[in-house]
Amino acid sequence: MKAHYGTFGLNRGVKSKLEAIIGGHIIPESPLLDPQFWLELNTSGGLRCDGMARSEKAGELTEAWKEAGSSLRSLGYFQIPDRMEASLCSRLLSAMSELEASGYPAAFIWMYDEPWLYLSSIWEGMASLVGGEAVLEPSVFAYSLQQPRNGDKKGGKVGSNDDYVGRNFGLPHRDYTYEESFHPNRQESTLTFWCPLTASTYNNGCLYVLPKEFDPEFETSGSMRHMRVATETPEGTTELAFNLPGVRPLIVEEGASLAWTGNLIHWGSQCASGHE
Ligand SMILES: O=C(O)CCC(=O)C(=O)O
Ligand SMILES: [Fe+2]
Repeated sequence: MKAHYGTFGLNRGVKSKLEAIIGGHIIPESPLLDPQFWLELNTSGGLRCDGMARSEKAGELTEAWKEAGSSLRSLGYFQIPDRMEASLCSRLLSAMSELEASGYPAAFIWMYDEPWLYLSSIWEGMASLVGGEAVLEPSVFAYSLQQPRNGDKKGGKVGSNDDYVGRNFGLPHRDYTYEESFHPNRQESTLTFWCPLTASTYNNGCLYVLPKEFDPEFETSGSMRHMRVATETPEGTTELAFNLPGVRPLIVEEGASLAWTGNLIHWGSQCASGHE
């Protein structure tokens, strides 16, 4: 059995280093600030850490991005036209396991250049869909999903301090309200972007969404029901307050990123045993 501290399974040494940084105690000679430290952690050697991530030059948006825009407007989600290469997905996966083996959460994959380079390659397209100057919202993260522990069959939890099983978002939710997701002129203003590093299928757990046309509460920011789309009861059941028959599973290959309006109802399904 592995020692487990808090939601992300941090070991104590790593936790105290990170807490010091959060507390503003940044020690200039800390190894965490040295690219060499991260390069050495990446023993499989597929990644760079030299701050080379740069935005691509603005160019004409391809037809595929225009189609993505139509899908976003009619359904509330779309598949990103530029897929992350499979070889990069696997280099990132190796690096994430190496980070975890050294006690760092998988989210530290953002210390390397490649995730930023991919993000910058889709930036122009994404920015064209939100109107005005685009900014990166600070909730950038990376998850390395685990099989549920033995005997624990429940789905993930959102907004809870408990460890969430399998580290997925099993409970249907909106990331933001309608007001936070749209400009007053009804153009999209906040998008969630999600890049699966492994293929996501019916069996290993894929994303489920409620397309906006099936969602009568899509715009009702002020109503109680807007953000309470699923509630866990003390009896261990889940009360759903949305239109279940409208739901669609999104099956995608590795690197085939998805994006959705901040207020689209979505969740991740559980991985079946024997799959990963
Ligand atoms: O990966 C999942 O299970 C869902 C992710 C999610 O809800 C999110 O990124 O907002
Ligand atoms: Fe979400």
